Amino acid sequence: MSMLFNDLPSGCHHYAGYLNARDQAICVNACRQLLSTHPLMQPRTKSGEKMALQVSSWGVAGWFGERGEYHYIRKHGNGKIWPEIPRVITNFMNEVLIISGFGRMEFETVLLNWYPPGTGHLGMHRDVTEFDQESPIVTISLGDDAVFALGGLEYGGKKRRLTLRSGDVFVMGGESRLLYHEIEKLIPAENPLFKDGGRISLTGRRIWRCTDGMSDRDLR
Ligand code: MD3
Ligand code: FE
Repeated sequence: MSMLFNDLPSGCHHYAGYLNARDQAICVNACRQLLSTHPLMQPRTKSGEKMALQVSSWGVAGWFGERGEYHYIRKHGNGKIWPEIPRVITNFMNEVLIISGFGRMEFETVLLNWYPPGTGHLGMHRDVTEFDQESPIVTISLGDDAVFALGGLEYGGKKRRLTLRSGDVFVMGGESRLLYHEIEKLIPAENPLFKDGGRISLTGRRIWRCTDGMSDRDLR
């Protein structure tokens, strides 16, 4: 009886309520500071529609969707390079990487996704913009609850749903790194972080497979 119906796939770890209210507030303060100099940008899908979320980033590059493709960009649309990733955020992320058995890592970027209250969502996809598709991705959730669906390695298979709540930390590594996943919708939650609701996810990532110069030429 080792297999419970709600077991997560290997490499996938959900730490519900990992960050307390104070730690969550520290994260949101860091986000507000980022957005004061690097405001939210509106990514578009490959077919050109506005995505139902907005983004900014810390680190050596930031994820963006524009002109029919997804890529990592060296600078914000305003021409500024992205700020250094706040140590407090990588410390939280490394704590859960260690607990999950992956060990600490050097994050190259943290993507901030802002999901507007009510309408925010993110369709079924895999995270394949990174050249490094082996290092785990760590996510901190802040604000409203999100209905998260996890699929398989192929599009359109069975999904399992779970709720990501404010303070949850999620690790996606090993055999789970390339699974399809989606944020179906937000559910308003009692939390003091955003007065009109909404949700932020912070995803810590490595982008390059190796540090020995795997090209900058794909970066704008
Ligand atoms: C499963 N973000 O930014 S985080 C994304 O809550 C993204 O903002 C969602 O999907 C969010 O790409 C989900 C949880 C997550 C992150 C990375 C994954 C799930 C993942 C990578 C592989 C499989
Ligand atoms: Fe994703």
